[in-house]
Amino acid sequence: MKKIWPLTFLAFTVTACVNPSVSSSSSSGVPNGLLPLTPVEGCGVQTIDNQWVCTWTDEFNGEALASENWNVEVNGDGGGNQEAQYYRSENVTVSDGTLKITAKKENYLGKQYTSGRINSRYKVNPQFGRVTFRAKMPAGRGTWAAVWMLPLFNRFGQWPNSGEIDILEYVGYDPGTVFSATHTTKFNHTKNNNPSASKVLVDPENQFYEYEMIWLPGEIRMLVEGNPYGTYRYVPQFNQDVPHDDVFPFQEEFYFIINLAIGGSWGGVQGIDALAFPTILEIDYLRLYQWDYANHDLTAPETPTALANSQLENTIHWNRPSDDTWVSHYAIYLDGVKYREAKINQYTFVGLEARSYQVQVEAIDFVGRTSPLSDAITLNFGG
Ligand SMILES: [Ca+2]
Repeated sequence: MKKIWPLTFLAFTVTACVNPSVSSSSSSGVPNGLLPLTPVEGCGVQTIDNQWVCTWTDEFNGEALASENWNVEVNGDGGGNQEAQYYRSENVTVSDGTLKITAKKENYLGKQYTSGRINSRYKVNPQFGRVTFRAKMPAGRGTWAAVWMLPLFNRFGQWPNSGEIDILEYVGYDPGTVFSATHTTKFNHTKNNNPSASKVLVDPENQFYEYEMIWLPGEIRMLVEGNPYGTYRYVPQFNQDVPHDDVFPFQEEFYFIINLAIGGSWGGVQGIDALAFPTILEIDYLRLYQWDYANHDLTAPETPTALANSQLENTIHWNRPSDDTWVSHYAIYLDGVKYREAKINQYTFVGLEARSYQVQVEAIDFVGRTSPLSDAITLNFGG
């Protein structure tokens, strides 16, 4: 769901940490002391594939939305997409084990429709992991439902520069097809070039399906009912002209948004069927899993290969090597001495003395095991 975020100034609050905790001791037997994970209480499925552990869940089992997880948005801003709804807290309810966002045809503060939108900003802010949710789509021309993510901190600037991850979007005029997408500086909807994938489902307006995202450094995979249908991957060789964050700014904390928009630049392409209301976006649960690295990351990454100078000035890139889980990040070496770390397989040098350097790269996994150093290349800084 594309959007232009209105400038909001939220007070800093304590951020719930949903990432595995790192201990300074090495009692767990892994180099960086990362501890084994324990499933969070109440999660309907505690582990996936024996290795992904549920570290946070909202099963929507109570009588009201859990305020420790969610902020309820109240506004008629149109979501940055000229949408027709006013978002009200009254349209967000929890009952019989599900979250229900109900869109209604009713006049309210200048809008002809009301609906709901919630977000987990400053409350649930994962960085990587596996997300599952079971959902049933609303029906009717003009509806536009989404479960998506925006960056907690706009580290690379305002939308779309810091990225957007659309795990699920559904527009009522195109029934049966679910979409995923990412948006970034170089690839976004305003340029009509953002990566997206779609999947045709049988009657998702009347049947619940489980939607899923596996979010790793440099790679995001989307699935429905366990079947992959979209992969978004950082390949530096294809984007040598830009910094990595122009095409893959997803190595940061993001928060969830669940909303049901009415009309707007996508949902409203074929108008709004006023007779379709009320209609409901229903979510059974939303769960977050983290790979249990301390128990299941046992060997060091392979050596990074294909280290090369990029078209972008003072910049190098390389291939992400394999690991028995995944590479977490990299260390950059200059003339044999460790210099800086990089979150992804591209790095731009700044502020060096103008001369030639021998550059090497080392891959580091989530438990701190390091690969051998790559072959060296020559970087001519400033020249
Ligand atoms: Ca490993």
